[in-house]
Amino acid sequence: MGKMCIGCGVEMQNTNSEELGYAPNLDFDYCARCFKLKNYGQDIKPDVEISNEDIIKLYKKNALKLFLTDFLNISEEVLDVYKNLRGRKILIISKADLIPENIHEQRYLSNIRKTYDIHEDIYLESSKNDIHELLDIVSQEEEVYVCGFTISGKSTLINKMTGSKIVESKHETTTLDVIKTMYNNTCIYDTPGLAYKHYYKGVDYLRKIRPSSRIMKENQELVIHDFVVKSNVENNFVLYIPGYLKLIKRNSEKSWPTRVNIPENSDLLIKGVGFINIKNSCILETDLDANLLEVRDSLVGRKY
Ligand SMILES: Nc1nc2c(ncn2[C@@H]2O[C@H](COP(=O)(O)OP(=O)(O)OP(=O)(O)O)[C@@H](O)[C@H]2O)c(=O)[nH]1
Ligand SMILES: [Mg+2]
Repeated sequence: MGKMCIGCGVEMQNTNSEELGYAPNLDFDYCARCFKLKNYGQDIKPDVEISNEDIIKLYKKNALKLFLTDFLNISEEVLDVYKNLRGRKILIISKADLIPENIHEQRYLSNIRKTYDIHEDIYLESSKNDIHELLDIVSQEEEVYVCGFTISGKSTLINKMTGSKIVESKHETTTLDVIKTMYNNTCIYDTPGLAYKHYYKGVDYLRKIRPSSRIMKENQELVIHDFVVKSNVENNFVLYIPGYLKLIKRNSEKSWPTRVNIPENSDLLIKGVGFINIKNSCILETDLDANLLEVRDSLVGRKY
């Protein structure tokens, strides 16, 4: 095998600028795509499709797996993959710096365990903060695989752990192959991110989430960014979404095509955007596709 790009893990080549791994000069550390992604934030979609099944096959069964998902992307789809992983594994809620201050950590973790039927410990980690606890765990292993869906922060966490220079980006599908790094005597492997089946694309979130409340009257709807949600009864919405998304409350007699049954004190997850804690039981209407939605017992607004 030839030289690997240290940014995405693909084999480098200098013969075809249209193909993956191209670099004008093989002395470079990064392929042209990674160079542009890293230096100019340019999002160049790689011309590869790796299925989630094939990505999961890359994780070595006997190695410890760190499975990352961030606060806004905890969902049944994500945690089903985690639960089906064989061998030793740790669930990490990544980008913990995004979690609002009002959230009671232990209650929150206990709610995740109950709602999604998780039996193991769950760790909260941020690549912006101290990660010595994680490094202590990793040190006791020969090999560790860092796994999870795309944009969950795998490469960023590995760079923090090992000082490697893997490309980090807010765009999906950045890492394209397994990348080996070392922390003392432990091999830590980065892996390509798994793809979501349904995901509202284009919303990014790099700052702490600040929940915002909206009291909704029966004949009012809330425009969030470019979609609408509406409760059929007077309600209280607490939104856990990136702060830059536009919010407009307005009167409306309209109805919207997707109708969801919301039990009292539930979270309505909008995949790729965040979630709304809805206080009163209602029928919620929206113009979003039902596949983008998940309703669960609230992770943040309930006692344990
Ligand atoms: N606030 C915050 N942002 C983070 C953290 N870790 C990663 N990010 C951001 O999340 C985005 C995705 O990070 P990556 O490390 O590239 O994600 P990945 O899981 O490797 O993505 P793929 O390679 O596509 O699977 C980047 O914009 C990072 O800056 C964190 O701890 N806190
Ligand atoms: Mg990556």
